Amino acid sequence: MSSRLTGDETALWQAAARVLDANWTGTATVPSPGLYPHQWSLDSAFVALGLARHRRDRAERELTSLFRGQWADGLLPHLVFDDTLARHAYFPGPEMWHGDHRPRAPHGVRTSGLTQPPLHAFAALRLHESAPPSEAEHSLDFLRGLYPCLAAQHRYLAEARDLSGSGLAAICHPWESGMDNSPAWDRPLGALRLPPAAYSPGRTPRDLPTGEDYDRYVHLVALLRAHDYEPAYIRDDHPFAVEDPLFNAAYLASEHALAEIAALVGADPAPHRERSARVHAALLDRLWDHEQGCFRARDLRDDRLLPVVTVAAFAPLLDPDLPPGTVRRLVDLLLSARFAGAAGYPVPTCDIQAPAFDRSGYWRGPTWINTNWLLWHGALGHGLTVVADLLYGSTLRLVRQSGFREYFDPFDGTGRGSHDYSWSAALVLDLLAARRAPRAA
Ligand code: 2M8
Repeated sequence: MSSRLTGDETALWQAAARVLDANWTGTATVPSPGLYPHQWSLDSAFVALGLARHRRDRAERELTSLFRGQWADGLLPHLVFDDTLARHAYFPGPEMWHGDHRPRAPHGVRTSGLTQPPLHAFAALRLHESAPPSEAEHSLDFLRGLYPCLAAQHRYLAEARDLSGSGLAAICHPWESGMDNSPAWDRPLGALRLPPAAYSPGRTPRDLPTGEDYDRYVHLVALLRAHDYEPAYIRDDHPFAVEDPLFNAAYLASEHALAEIAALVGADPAPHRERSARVHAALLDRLWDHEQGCFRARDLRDDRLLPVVTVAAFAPLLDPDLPPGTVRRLVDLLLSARFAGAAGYPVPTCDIQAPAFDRSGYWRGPTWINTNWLLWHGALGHGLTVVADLLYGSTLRLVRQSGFREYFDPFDGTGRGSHDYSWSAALVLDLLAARRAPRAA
């Protein structure tokens, strides 16, 4: 039975709720008003998990607002732009994508042409499951309305992104992974042949990807845009095509959720069960590295696993059917000196012993609340209570020490990146609520 929040937890709860209130625009939540002033897809999924514990009405509006940007072929864009903002509010802004000129893009909503890890069905189901009895009926109606959009999002991934025919969905840009400058992408990005003129990134703060990284990101967008984001181009010719364990773990968790949602709303769960079974088999078959005992991303352009082991290696813990031996090996690595064992704080984004590890380099070493949350949830699903407790306690310690920062130094917990970052606050609400009942919030 859950008990009430302690005084310290109540203060943390209120501080997290204040961040989400401040970052609420009236229709959605921005990740951080200064640095990321539009609506991001992955952020909205995590934010909905937190709003489910604070303002359920806003959690629903968050998802509805995001799906306004869905394309006719089901693509859920990674960015839905706020048209009221100045053009230079964020780089790359709406003009980069030419989304509004695409026949498949929605009318009157400006979006990017990329996607992000599909955690939305998972978030929608969790939102429904946390509904109090008095709201159960309304919550089911909401799910009924959202189900076709979620199903279309997954159909797009199965039809347009299953480039290897294995069941896994491929990403065509590092931004689609959610882990932008992860060292895992260094090899395919390094192999790109760039045009002679460099692009102007428009922002170069400390820790963030460099101008050279931006040249590569923008070049990939220019190629996709020139080919109208066509699935055939992405499959056959686009130079960046990767099967990522974190993206596919989110896909798998959401397919499981979709099967449950389908059953709840009177649709057929069977196609979702079939798809999750395929993703499960393909994760093990194509991304499991037996020697190192972890999952690694596969570069489809040379059909090899990418060399650097990152926190994405553990994301398939979200798969409820992962064999116990596989789970054991993942936990061994997770707790070893290459990851949480040497860090003191929860899981760094990159193998500490890899030459590319950089304790302050955005997705190249720091610890992030969202990846820790995913591993905490995955560990609970496998009954790994000691690991889950470790992740739970050390994640809360980070925000108690440094606030709701975007990311943190994995050795001393120093906060980095933007302040009052939405998913850091939202996931703290979910963590607290998982163990304790908040006082009337
Ligand atoms: C970061 O990504 C954007 C590009 O999409 C950026 O660097 O400008 C990543 O951390 C990504 O995971 C996140 O969704 C986004 C907004 O918080 O910022």
